[in-house]
Amino acid sequence: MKNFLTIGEPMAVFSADQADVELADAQHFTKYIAGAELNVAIGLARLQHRVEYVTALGNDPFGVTIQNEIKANQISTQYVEIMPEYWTGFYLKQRVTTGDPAVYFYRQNSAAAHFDSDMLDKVDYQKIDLIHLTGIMAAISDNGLTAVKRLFEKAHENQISTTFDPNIRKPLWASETEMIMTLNSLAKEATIVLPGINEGEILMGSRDPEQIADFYLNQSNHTQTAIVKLGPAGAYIKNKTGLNTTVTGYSVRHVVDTVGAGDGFAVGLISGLLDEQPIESAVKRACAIGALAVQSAGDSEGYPDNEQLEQFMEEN
Ligand code: KDG
Repeated sequence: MKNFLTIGEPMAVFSADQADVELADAQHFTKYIAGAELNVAIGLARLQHRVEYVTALGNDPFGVTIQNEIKANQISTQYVEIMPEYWTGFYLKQRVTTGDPAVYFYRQNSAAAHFDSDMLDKVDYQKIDLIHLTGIMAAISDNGLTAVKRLFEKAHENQISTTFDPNIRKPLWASETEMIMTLNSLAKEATIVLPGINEGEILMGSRDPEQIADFYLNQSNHTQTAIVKLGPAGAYIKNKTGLNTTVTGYSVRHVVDTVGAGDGFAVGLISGLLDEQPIESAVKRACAIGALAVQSAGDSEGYPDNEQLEQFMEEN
């Protein structure tokens, strides 16, 4: 069995129960846990991969809920630091019948934003096969950015493959220029870069999947593959060994919540890679989990176990 590691800010999320109501007017919410990288960790653990999740949590009710859920999902807690002097972030999520829901974050000064990168020296990298990083951890604070850079260094030192999802969150950045510069420079460190098509347009100025892929492949020796997420249409893959193809997505009749679909895509891709599948099959799995993810309200509630995944891919 292969081992996976990721780092990020976990959060509680309160998802409005009623659809198409402004967040300010919503009265009833259901609580879930969230955080892009934690979503990926949960999805991979659900598919029976061994998962290390690196983070810091407050010693508050959200922190306790998240700790319990991490354990319940069989994710290792050995690199989870409890920082009682800070709290754990949360966000509010609207429910909508079409498009993407409004979200509102309460996360500034969270425990994860104070993550101490010395923790990364304690990790046994000999046991890690793949590391997933995102632009969110890099955006939450200087400590977060330092941690992402340090983890890329550790990956290079130990020859571990990395995936990088830019995960643009504009409100977390001081300026758009800084965001673009930092995310593109982090992408240079990754083996596989995973931008969405809208992100590509913001980060390098084109909506052409091949041009986006070429930008990331040409800017770095580390980057071997670029996968451009096309939403329900699937994903475009280009790599340095001549692959240049589009994998078609799955159509979904009833979309409940699009948040968490990109993380679901990462789950499918990474689990396919850990299972040593060819990249096209891993991307097909990624599209399947993205499609399953949008059919439920929490970020990660729609991610399948192996049996559900197999059934969905067979039937669709
Ligand atoms: O991808 C899902 C995330 O957007 C959500 O869980 C919250 O981590 C989060 C973020 O910063 O957006």
